[in-house]
Amino acid sequence: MSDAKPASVADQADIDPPRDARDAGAGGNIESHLHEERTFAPPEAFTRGAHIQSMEQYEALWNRAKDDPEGYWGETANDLLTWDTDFAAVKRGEMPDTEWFVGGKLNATVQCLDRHLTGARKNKAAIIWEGEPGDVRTLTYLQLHREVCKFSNVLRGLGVEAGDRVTLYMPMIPELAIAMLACARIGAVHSIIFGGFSADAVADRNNDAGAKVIVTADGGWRRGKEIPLKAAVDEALEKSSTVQKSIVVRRTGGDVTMTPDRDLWWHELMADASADCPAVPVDSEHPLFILYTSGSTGKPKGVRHGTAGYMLGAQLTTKWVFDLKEEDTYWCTADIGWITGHSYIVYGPLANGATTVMYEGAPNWPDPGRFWELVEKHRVNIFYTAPTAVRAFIKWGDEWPAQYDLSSLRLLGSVGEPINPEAWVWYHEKIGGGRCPIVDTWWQTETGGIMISPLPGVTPTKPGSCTFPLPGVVPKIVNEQGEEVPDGEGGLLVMTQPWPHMLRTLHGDHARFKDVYFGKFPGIYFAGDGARKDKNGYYWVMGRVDDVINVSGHRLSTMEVESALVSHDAVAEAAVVGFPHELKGEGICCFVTPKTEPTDPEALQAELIQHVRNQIGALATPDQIRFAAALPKTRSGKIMRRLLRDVAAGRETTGDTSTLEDLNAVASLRKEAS
Ligand code: 6R9
Repeated sequence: MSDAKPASVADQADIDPPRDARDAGAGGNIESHLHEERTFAPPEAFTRGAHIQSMEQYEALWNRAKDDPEGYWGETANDLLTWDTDFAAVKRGEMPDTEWFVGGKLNATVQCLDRHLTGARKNKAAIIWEGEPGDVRTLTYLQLHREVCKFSNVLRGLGVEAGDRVTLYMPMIPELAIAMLACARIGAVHSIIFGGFSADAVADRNNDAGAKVIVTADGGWRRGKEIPLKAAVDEALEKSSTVQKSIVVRRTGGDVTMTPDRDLWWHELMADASADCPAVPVDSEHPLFILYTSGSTGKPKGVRHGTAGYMLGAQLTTKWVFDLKEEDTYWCTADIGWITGHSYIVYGPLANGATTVMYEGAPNWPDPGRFWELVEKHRVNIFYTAPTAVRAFIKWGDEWPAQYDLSSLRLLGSVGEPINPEAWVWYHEKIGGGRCPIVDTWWQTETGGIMISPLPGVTPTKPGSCTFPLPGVVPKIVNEQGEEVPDGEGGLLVMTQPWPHMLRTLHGDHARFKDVYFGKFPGIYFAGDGARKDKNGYYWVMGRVDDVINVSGHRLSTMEVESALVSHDAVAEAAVVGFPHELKGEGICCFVTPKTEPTDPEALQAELIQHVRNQIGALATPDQIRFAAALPKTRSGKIMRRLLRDVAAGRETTGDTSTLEDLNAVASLRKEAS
């Protein structure tokens, strides 16, 4: 692994991580805006107890996995997973169509539940849940197993069979984890939709997945208010022809309309359900779930994961990256509606037999100390959150964490976007008390689990770098032609070897799967991110190089927002770009050409914002709507997004404008903006 060799801690003087890949176009001259020179060695006390204890051990594992992937993954799968039928071959085929653990049979809930019931873990807390109003529920492994078995029988009773899709559109309540696991237990495929998506988004996903049943709740609590979910489901089901039944959890007690023969109460179904439901062994490659994510075109992609490979990735990465120990209380603050919640609230921690904390509400309710109150109260040891949250904590003030005893924390994690070095250092000092290693974990919905990350006991960290690839992950940074670029230069992040927890397809569109991820460089996985490797082998991921924007760590396609805008009667044309946003990482800026000059521009702005929220959901709320008589285009008619990004960010336009059709359009946009 000579090219990824970690540096000695003293040898770190020339770090120069760029922050914005967008300026580079795809893999061009990426500029550096920042000089980060600090390095943090793992605390000795941490290293002594860690699963991986030396850089040599990590390097040996990495080299082994690179040179003999089948040997490495085969041993790991035998070691970590509980099989009903052993696999006959570790791997079949190369990317894009790689199968893993061929011939094996297993069930994801056996990994997460059944195998913990034979010893002392059966009475250990599997999930400690806290609702926003402060209600707490703890489910032991035995109790969780029982609930999962019962709900599996409920689903079966409604005709759900192995391979059928079930939509889950729920708040962060234990029933969400129970429903996921119940699907997995009978081989059904869950498709979770984040509660912030709109009725239209739910209908689109129901239809794309061909979902048979939807599980929801009356609503959930967020900043003291009820977020109604069932009402959105009612609207979505008018347009979801495949969905036959909806199951409703009573959470808030809010008013709901129950349609006879279609809508059923969770508690009524569960009251009569048997707790006896043996897990159905499924093939290694049997789909475990679909999760929709944004790509560079408007239509969301149904990323589909298999069972064995995904479970192996979730279990192994949770154990190593979070250095999980039997006695740890682990809290990932993500919503289960995102991949982070799938892998690092539910499947990864439970497969390891850990105690996972789940919190329903907002971090600043009833006040900005809520997360720290939870850490103190539940004595959380491992805490995993997103840079957008860290930036919000900084803004809310040091006095909030300072009021709580955070001494139980021993490890901190970050995910979702690059973390600004300033935020990293604040997190390290104010939350970690200077003693907790930080793992900045790079990965994606498509990768299923963490790919590039420090190992907390051994990796010297540099704020803003996700450091080194995990064993079995073989990245490269290449130019547009697919040639590796020299260390220090920016380029495109690709994976040159398949890994067990990679996506298997895009649901219903295998051609798109091949095109999006493997079309640019045949046989190689293209992640869509710009990155560079410094001369010490540290990876610095800078952000998307496609038309995906990262708003508070959530992926949104600019085209998705554009489609929503042009579906409004008043809009002739729209172009959407991201711009740097202090808290969200990126904000959403919409340039809109109205069909006729608006008589009341402010009213139309408000209307368009609401329209986008209705079409996609609150998470896509535009930050700026700017009206323009024309959008700048190239002679071939392409909207010059690079220019619009400059305008949105308030930057002077740099770069080539020679193909620009109408420079006046840019000049007038600047005028509108000022
Ligand atoms: C897990 C998750 C994936 C995109 C990814 C990248 C960005 C995630 C990051 C990071 C820099 C990190 N991203 N983690 N960028 N450093 N540690 O977030 O999945 O929602 O699919 O987003 O997020 O741009 O391509 P997903």
